[in-house]
Amino acid sequence: MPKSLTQKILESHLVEGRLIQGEEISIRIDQTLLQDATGTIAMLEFETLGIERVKAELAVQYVDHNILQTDNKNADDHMFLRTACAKYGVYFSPPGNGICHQVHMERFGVPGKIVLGADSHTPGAAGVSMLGIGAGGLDVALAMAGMPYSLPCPKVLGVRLTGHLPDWVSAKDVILEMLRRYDVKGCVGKVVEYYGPGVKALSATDRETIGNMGTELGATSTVFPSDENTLAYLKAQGREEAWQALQGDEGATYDEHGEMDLSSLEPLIACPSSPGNVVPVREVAGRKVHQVIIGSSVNSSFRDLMVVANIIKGRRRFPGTDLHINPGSKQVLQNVMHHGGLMSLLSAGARIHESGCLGCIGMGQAPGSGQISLRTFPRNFPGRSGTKDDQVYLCSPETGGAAALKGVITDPRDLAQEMTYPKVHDPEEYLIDRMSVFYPSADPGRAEVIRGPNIRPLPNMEPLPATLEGNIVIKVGDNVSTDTIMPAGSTVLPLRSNIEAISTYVFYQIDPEFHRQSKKAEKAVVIGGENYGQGSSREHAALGPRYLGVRVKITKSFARIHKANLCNFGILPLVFKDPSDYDRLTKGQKVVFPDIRRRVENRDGDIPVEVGGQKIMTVLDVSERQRKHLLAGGALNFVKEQLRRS
Ligand code: MIC
Repeated sequence: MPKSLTQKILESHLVEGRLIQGEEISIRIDQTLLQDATGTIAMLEFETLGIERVKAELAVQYVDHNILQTDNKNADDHMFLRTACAKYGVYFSPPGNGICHQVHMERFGVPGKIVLGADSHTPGAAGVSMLGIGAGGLDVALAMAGMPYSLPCPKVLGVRLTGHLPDWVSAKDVILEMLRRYDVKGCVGKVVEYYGPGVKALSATDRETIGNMGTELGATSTVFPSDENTLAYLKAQGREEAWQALQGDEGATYDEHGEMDLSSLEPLIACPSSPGNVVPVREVAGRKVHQVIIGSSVNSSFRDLMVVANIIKGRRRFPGTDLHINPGSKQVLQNVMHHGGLMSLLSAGARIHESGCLGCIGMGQAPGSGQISLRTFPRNFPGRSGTKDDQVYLCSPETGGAAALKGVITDPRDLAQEMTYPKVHDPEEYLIDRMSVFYPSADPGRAEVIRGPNIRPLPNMEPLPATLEGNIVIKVGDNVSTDTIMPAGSTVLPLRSNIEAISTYVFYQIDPEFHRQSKKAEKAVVIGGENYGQGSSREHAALGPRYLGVRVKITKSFARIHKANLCNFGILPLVFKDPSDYDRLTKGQKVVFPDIRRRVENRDGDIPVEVGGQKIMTVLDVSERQRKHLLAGGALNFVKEQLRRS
């Protein structure tokens, strides 16, 4: 039976379970990726397992999110991570070296392998035909310890690509077109596999863009075949030995089908404040733009920066429009410099920043109140930029470059009247700095882990009690992202290694009193709508609430990574059996979950909830493994006990 590439990769890594959609499978993880914002807690979790050295084939720690260093906190965290990496056998990419997705592809990506990353945009690894999966830090810590990763077996959505991208249209428009079709939850539980003749028209970094932002579809991952473009990229990175040809079999069947003719695409843009709010650029053309940012997590490759450099070459940015450049890596910047792009950008009035996530995670670059900011980032959730009433649009480098020139949203095809499309080809050989990532210590026993005052121990978590009684402390709507649950930004991000401190910011944007009310409640209950917890992999969106006493969340549906994180930290993810019961619940109501422990032990699917003198039915749809974690009060309690016994 002909197989899809996704099936082949999963099959070759299958440790437990059957490849039947929805059933839990456990897969071997080849490589792990941590970034600093999720990595400090993940590293503390790894340490509590008491394992001397990582067991995964390759483990890398990047520092790319928290690089502002406004006080001791970030520097403390960086020192902790660097010394812990040396001790436990993890490669360390220091601040300034680049964004995890970009650097991982440059230095470590290998076609056909699986990388598990504590960052939801890990599927960017599709650029070199890896299966990249985003997960909570604890899952990554367990994979570092050599344990398999468990997830519901995904469906495969096969998207057959034909044609070529027209001038002024690029990879970002491909993924924006996918978001226009499927919105932010249309691919939950699916791997998106691109195939067909159009694949050849996309370079490795184009594919990275599509895989990275594929996360916004709710997808588990994205894959592309490994072909001559993959080889050309690896060769240019001096790593051609890592290449192998890979593709789905001729006639492979997919669970779902899509078709996209690349030649028919036009420039697209996601309007405030959801990546799924996509329209053609021409529909919003003419709106005044105050800020354009090129780069960060996605669209920060050599091609992306060079195309903007070439658009703006010999011209000036529009006087009232700031142009920021966030290179994906030091290597990208060096190569843009080598090819003259930096001079064009600087001469045009662009602001060149250190490579890192920066404004993408609200670390600086906040726009002015009510001002329009065009960004090539993957996300524009409300307030994520750091400005409460932000107006953030997501677009391609071409559309960003056109707005920087004209000062208004502009269909980049209009530039054809004054210039030919500056098509950029990736270099045949990149300038490479092989010493930019630090190797682990050869003598781990002697390496000392240095912990500054910002590195706080993990809180203890009690097991699930016999019966739970609590109060509804907040009720939110559909598509609430982890940015709303646990904001990032320059005030909060430096607290990622201190759960007590960071917990005071849970739901801060919509209810600054949430943390006090949760602590006052006997146990706190959160009510949510559809696709609750979409967005990032940050386990702080589960750990913070858990620290405040949240033991149950009842929603219409959950996003994949957040649901896994809730189970990892002993919070019951319940779903309304009848979604209209959502309307019957209000903030402040008392809720009782009678006999909850026994029901979870008995593998009950239906969980009754008493509220306001009525009974409503909810569903606990978790795996056997997750039940054990919920009973133990969290996965770490459970795994530690298992390790102690063995
Ligand atoms: C994001 O884009 O939201 C982040 C910041 O990269 C997060 C990780 C984090 O919150 O640390 C993600 O996507 O997982």
